[in-house]
Amino acid sequence: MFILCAIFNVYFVFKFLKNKGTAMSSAAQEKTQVTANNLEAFWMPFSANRQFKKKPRMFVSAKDMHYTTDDGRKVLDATAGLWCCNVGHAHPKVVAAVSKQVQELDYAPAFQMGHPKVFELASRVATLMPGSLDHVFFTNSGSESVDTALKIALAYHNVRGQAGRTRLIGRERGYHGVGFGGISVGGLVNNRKFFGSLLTGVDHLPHTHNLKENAYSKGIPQWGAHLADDLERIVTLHGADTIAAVIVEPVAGSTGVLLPPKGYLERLREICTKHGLLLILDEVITGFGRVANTTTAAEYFGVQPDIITLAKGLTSGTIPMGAVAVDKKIYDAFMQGPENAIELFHGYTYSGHPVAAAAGLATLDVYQQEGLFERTKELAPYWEQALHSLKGLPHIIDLRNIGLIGAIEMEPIPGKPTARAFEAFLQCFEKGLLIRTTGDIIALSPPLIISKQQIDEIFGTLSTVIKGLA
Ligand code: PXG
Repeated sequence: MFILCAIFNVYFVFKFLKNKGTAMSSAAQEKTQVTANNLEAFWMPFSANRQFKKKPRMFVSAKDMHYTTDDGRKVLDATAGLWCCNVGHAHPKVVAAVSKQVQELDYAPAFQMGHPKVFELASRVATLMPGSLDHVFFTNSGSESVDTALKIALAYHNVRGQAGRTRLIGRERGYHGVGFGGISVGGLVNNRKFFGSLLTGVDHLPHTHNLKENAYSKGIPQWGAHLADDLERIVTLHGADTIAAVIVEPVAGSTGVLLPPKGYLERLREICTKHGLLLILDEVITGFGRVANTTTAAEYFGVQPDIITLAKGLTSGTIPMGAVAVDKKIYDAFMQGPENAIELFHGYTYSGHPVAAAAGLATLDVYQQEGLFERTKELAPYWEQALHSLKGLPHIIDLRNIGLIGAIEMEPIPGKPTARAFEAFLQCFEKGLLIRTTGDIIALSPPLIISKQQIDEIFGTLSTVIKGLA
């Protein structure tokens, strides 16, 4: 009897396992069938998902100035990925630093613990910042940098006994990432209108774009400094003692490259100082040599902000990382109270991640060793000339540039906004060139390692494509 039972038991266990095995492998099989070459699961950010998935554009590798597509074509990168890969793709020094770091110390807790590289990187970044922006808070993206900066601004006034300063002032057409803080101070309607009431107590300066006055300016336009005076109106409306900070991009990138009129940023600074408002410059795009032979646009324009937000070029896009550089007076205001008290109730699991810190240090080395910020300055006149050679081509209504940034604004097809620029994007991609479009504006921001020959190639391809557009 015992033996019979044992035999049955073994049989049932065997059957159970067999069934389980079969069930598992068929589920896995089904899953494989679903996932292999199936693009459905991934909800792509800021993309026309259905259009893309019908005709995907895939990159499988990248080196220096080029991507390679899944069908083996080389594509010249005129956008540094998304304004981030400033040292070019897969730079051997950055790749080596990241590989070494991930083996040595993959992760270290960011709260109440440290690791040497994050302190080293903070010191290096602080040294590169203008004036007394001596302290650096690390984040993982530009959006987090912006929300961190806004929170620091609010908390700063709070710890100084001015808790009534709660308003934040942004600007129309501004882009400050996609956190609730960033979209609240931002000024791009589609990024705001779907997402409820956003932060309260936010007001906006007018944008500075004016084709009638400034079309085809080379570098910064002459007209428009007075637009900064609107800040005085906003201060009068709300009362200075209700306003914490003003945030603007020194050069508005995402909205299609809007340059600050001559004297505009200086004027904003003056008004902020006069009324005790913090000035935050969002340099997520403009930081790290994009506009001149300086680390920041702030330094180039000679305007001293209280806070600078950074990301992208900090690690050349290799590992996600952002940073917020704050003035000494702000940091010091928090370093009061008992020494065992946490001074700022804010931070991320991955603030100052060791692998990102290693990527940051290696990237800063490359900028210095290869003189890449100087290269921006050297190449800027050639870049400007090449861009403005497109003047007179069909559809073009403006060309704008600064440093290694360029924009081509086209007349929209009546009733079909964005269609013309998107067609240009598709045709350029077919011809081996990656550009970026926003509305009917083509925005260009190549890695800083670009050669003159590659600049010619960008504008040669663009010229051919634009001439052929409907
Ligand atoms: N501030 C500014 C000024 C930015 O340009 C962010 C914040 C947000 O960064 P994250 O890392 O959260 O994306 C940005 C981002 C484009 C484009 O094509 C621009 C950005 C991102 C993606 C595309 O212009 N800027």
